[in-house]
Amino acid sequence: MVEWTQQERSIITGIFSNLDYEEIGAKALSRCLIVYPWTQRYFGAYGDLSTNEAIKSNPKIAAHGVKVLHGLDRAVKNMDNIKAAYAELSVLHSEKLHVDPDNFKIFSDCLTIVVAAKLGDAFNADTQSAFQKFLSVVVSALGRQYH
Ligand code: ZNH
Repeated sequence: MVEWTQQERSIITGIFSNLDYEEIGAKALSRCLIVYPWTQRYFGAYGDLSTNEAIKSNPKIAAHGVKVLHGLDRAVKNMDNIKAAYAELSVLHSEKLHVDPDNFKIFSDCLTIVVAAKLGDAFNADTQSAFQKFLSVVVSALGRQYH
């Protein structure tokens, strides 16, 4: 089981309680599709992804980014049992959506960069350390049900 210090807990809840889900969700997912273009394959039904500008202004991508970010709320609320909290979502991504689990790490890197850019100096080493630890537990939990 993953142990969290009080400081890590308060950093994580602090980030999420002040997060602009609309802005950060859209930016993180569109960055993922631009920087790692092979991730676009999962969003073939989302309309125009032909240019970086098209990706950034695609309302379906923006909405899905917000949905994914809200998916992280589940981990924030269940920090002591993230694995169980994502069991079902892991099965969905594996068996139904066929999302390569490497993409969870890719997305989490994009999200870290977007959050860091937004927080500026407040995203110090303690914050980065807690946030990356949190996301690595999420990534591992989402990858659990792949065989
Ligand atoms: Zn995912 C879906 C979460 C990542 C792809 N997702 C989804 C959902 C959720 C999520 C919540 C919804 C579900 C239902 O409906 O039931 N994701 C999530 C999270 C994460 C993710 C939390 C991390 C962090 N995803 C991801 C990635 C990708 C994806 C990376 C790729 C690239 N998802 C996806 C898809 C889908 C989803 C494709 C489906 C969509 C639709 O339907 O449209």
